[in-house]
Amino acid sequence: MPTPSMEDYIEQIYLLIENKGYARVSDIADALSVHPSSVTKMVQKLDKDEYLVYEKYRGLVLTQKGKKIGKRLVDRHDLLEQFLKIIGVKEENIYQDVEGIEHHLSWNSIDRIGDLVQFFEEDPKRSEDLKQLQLKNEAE
Ligand SMILES: [Mn+2]
Repeated sequence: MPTPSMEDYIEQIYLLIENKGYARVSDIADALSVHPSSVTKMVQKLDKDEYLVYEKYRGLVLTQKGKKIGKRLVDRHDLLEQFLKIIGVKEENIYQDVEGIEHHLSWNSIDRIGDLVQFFEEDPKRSEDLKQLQLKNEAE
């Protein structure tokens, strides 16, 4: 299993490739606010662990294993954003909060949060009820 830091890199590399078609060391460094030399180091580790292949001219290419975990990490991030949104967390807190919690939940918890998101999506009345409860709590 990748460490939290490896997960951040795989997630960003997956997103960059999805959005731009390629992931350069400088783009990864910008996305994660780290020094390019840290990226180079991590890329070497991810290559060694077979998440990606670093080719001199083609740049970074995710392996099947890297793509599979990359997609899972991006989906997990999106699900947690949806979850925080549904429970009424302020827009301005959502991204940073997800970055803070995403690496520390079991896949069991992620799946159950997925159920909860589905539960709210299936009937808008449920979100309305939650909103009413929150307004009541705020008023107290
Ligand atoms: Mn993330």
